[in-house]
Amino acid sequence: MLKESQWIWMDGALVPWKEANVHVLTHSLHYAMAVFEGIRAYEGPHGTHVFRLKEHIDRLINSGKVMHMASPFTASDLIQATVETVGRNSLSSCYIRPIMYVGYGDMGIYARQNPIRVSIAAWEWGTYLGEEGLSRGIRAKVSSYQRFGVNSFLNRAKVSAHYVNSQLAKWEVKMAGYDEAILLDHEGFVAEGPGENIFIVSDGVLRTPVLKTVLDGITRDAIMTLAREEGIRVSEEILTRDDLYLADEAFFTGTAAEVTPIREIDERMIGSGKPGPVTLRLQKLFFDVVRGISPIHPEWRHPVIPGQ
Ligand code: PPE
Repeated sequence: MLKESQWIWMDGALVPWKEANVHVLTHSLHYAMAVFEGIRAYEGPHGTHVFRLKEHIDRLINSGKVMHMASPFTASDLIQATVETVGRNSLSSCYIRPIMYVGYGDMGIYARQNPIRVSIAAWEWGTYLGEEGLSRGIRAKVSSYQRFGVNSFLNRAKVSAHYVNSQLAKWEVKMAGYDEAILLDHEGFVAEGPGENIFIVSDGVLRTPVLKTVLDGITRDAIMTLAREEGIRVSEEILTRDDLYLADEAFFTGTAAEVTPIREIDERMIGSGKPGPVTLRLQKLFFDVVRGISPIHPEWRHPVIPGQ
């Protein structure tokens, strides 16, 4: 069960957690046309900061735009609302879930007059793939479900409907005893995890699939930026399944998953079967940056004062 906090921001005001409800005929509940974000705030020596808040809110509004959902709130309204939600709940480290959805009104798939509603919740959420997963790496399996192609969905957007595909893949591999799935695209090339981008390291180069069917992850971008600044060569490529098997290192990135090493894929040990040196270096740097232990990229940290 998730750990409840006190307040949820709904359509412009904070309401008590237990009263943040919607009608069962809420349009998005039936047709999965909703766009959302996953954001984290971290506590560090200089207080609590939300990681790349503006980029997440901009992606939410852009996801809405391509889905014919005009945000009733501006980016700056939503940035302020996020800060208020974290602050008023007195949260220091937490996960933040904004969602924009089609509200109650008409039914049927062409309900153009229904209100567009927005809410923002925040709660304490630990590691996505386990503490041990973060430190020792996880076991991944390529799913038999494909990542949908660009003429089926709009892959740049973070849409609730996309996560039906993610859940099918995740359930399949979890029930087979693995920790996480890897989805290939309709051509058989590597796409991403059900809720993460994927990276490999081979010949000292950090490689990740091109932005075709994968989400333009904000953690993906942060890791590529940090790696380049560290002097590591970064390459966005078309990757095959055997590129994964032959990699020296592999890891997932995502807001929820953070930087999670992958130690095994489809029963092939990756490198030595332990998180590799590039992965560990980037993982440490990532955590130092999000917590403000490292002073670099202050523009990625939006301050919050818990209690306010
Ligand atoms: N790909 C997918 C499909 C995805 O869902 C995420 C985030 C990413 C890549 C990484 O994106 P970013 O967070 O901007 O680095 N997945 C969110 C939801 C996970 C969930 O189970 O819910 C998240 O990490 O918050």
